[in-house]
Amino acid sequence: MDGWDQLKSDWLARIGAAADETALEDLRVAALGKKGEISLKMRELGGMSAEDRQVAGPALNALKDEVTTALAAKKAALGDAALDARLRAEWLDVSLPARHRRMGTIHPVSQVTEEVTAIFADMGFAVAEGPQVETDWYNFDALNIPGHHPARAEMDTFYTHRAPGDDRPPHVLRTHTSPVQIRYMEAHGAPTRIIAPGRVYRADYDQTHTPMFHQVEGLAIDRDISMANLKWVLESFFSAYFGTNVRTRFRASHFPFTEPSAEVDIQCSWEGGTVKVGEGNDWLEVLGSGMVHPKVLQAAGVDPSQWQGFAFGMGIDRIAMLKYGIPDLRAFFDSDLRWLRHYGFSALQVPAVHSGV
Ligand code: 2U9
Repeated sequence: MDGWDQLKSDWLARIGAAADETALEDLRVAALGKKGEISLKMRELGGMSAEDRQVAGPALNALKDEVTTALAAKKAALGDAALDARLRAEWLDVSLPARHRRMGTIHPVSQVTEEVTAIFADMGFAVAEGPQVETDWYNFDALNIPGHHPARAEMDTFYTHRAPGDDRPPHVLRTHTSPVQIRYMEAHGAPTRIIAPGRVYRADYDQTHTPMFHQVEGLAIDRDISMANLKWVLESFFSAYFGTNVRTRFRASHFPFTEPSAEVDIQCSWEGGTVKVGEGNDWLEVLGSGMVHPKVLQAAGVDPSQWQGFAFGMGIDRIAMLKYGIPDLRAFFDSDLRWLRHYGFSALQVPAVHSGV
């Protein structure tokens, strides 16, 4: 092996043995850098005799080419090996099951409000909403409950505070959703068909009463609406809501805002201490209703000589307890996670008419 071959095999061996890209770069500089061995030899060519240069020149050029090629090949090989190592180390099993996350539930009041809304929407009722803090005019006077009327006291009203010296009547937390219907008639006139679901407030607390609860009221005003329409709407509603044919019983009653008025019972049975709706010979009171009092229409700007209609009101919490067998009203508003997980609904259980969910 002559000197050139020796030099070549030395460099190729060192390049072949380079462990990583840094070592390889060091070798490149040591061979071909400004002060690299091969570069220095190139520079020596100038001082050689013409004969020697004729031998050394091509040999050096060939050496330089081969070292350059070997460096490039080794660089590519090291790069491939590094990528392989990364691919082996950084892998991800995309088929692993996701980490379990507990989901919240839909509160029975929200679920039942949606169910009720879907059923009445199917009968052509729109949803109306209004403020929860009301003037006493909308909450009482417009509904034919004047200042001296005993119903004002019976409703255990929450009053807001007025500044000392401000003699205007205080606002109230609405005791029913009826003001929503007054506002709706004022804004849209007749005919109208709406339900008004929402929170209402009465200062009362025991096993069957909470200071905040939920009502849904309905109102249908047209030229010749009658109690017969009311009865059909309510029976259709209860049958769709409970998923079975439900008979209703109307008992004469009295409310300031309706005349005539009726309390409505639904057919049920009591067996083994549990109530079943739509069967048996017992009755359960669930609703108040009647034909809207002419004075109430008048207060809302609707001419009672041209228009008439029915109204009704029921407790959403109460019909939720009945349908889903929830025993204690107070637990509705305790925010107890165990209760919510037990009685709550999946967000995917979207209520539909006649779904019976
Ligand atoms: C307007 C005119 C009349 C709504 C009515 C009742 C009878 C009624 C109770 C049922 C159970 C309230 O939640 S509860 O305690 N409601 O008895 N509600 S008639 O009458 C109206 C509403 C609006 C403009």
